[in-house]
Amino acid sequence: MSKEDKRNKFLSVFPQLVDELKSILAGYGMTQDALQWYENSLNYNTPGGKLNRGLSVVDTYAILKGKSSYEELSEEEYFKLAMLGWCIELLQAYFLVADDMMDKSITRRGQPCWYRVPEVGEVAINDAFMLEGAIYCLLKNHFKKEAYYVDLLELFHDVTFQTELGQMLDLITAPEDRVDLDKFSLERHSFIVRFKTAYYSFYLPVALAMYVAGVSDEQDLKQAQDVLIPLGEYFQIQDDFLDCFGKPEDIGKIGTDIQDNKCSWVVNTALKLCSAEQRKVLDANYGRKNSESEAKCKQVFDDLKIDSIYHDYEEKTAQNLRNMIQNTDETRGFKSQVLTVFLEKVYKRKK
Ligand code: GPP
Ligand code: MG
Ligand code: MG
Ligand code: MG
Repeated sequence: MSKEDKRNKFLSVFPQLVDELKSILAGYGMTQDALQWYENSLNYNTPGGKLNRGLSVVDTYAILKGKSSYEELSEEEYFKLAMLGWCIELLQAYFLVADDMMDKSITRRGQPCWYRVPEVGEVAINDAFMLEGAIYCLLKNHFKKEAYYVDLLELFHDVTFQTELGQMLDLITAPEDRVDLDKFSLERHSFIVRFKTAYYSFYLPVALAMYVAGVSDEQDLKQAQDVLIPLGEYFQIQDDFLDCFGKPEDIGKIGTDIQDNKCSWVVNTALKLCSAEQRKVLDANYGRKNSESEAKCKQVFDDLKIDSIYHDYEEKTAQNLRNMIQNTDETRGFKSQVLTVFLEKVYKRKK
């Protein structure tokens, strides 16, 4: 099945899930305008992205079960895995609606951020909570009878908390009114991004598929995690790089990291390499809410050839990850191909 077909098949499950969620509201006797509001929020915030996280749940399961294509999964099997995939996409939707408010972002996935839609505003805070709530409604409806139901619940709860810890660190390292670049370091950056991105984007889809496939020995969950967390760190470093150097038409969003005083890979790498003069420019301009200061920081990054350092980092990291993946122990049913597929999806991405 082509990539496009896989995506369309996955997307075709979404309207069913929206109906299901609306019928839960209807069951509470909710008014028509409430149902409509929830439907709009679900449609606006959930399906518009790359859907990598959701699709990987199905892909990982198929690999673990030794199925070479989606056609070999029964309809029922496919539906269950797709439902879990959508639960991650709902988690992502919840995070992004909230993150865009905290980061004061303008656009997301090529459209205005949800809180910037005029009739929405701060209702977006509650909408974010309700996107998260949808996960537990769907898990209850479709997985309550499974032996691994509690494992799924714990996994979603743990990973959500880990992500919130990462978001907290991201925010307290980047106060709006006090720029202090001495607080930044590549070590702190690594810590932030593993928590705010790697657990939910990389470990979660694989662990979910592992529970359903019954390949969920603790040692196997650990070996998946040992590769997926550094892989997620690499992915977030790409996100940081693209925030500064990517084109908005490719990445679907306008970069805000410099003006937001973010502890990003780009500024940390620059801080390690810059001269005393360049440091002064960064101290005076980083984290300032105007485009002239932002341009001065970008000039320092260009002068330091951050893009070529990034490309070296990318090669070195991909090679390290390939070496780690080679050492996967497959004796209990876990498969290294799960990890390779992830790495190849991320390697050299431009959006
Ligand atoms: C991405 O960081 C981090 C998240 C989406 C996690 C948010 C977590 C919450 C608990 C709200 P980012 O700000 O760099 O993402 P982007 O560049 O897409 O805005
Ligand atoms: Mg953001
Ligand atoms: Mg953020
Ligand atoms: Mg970013």
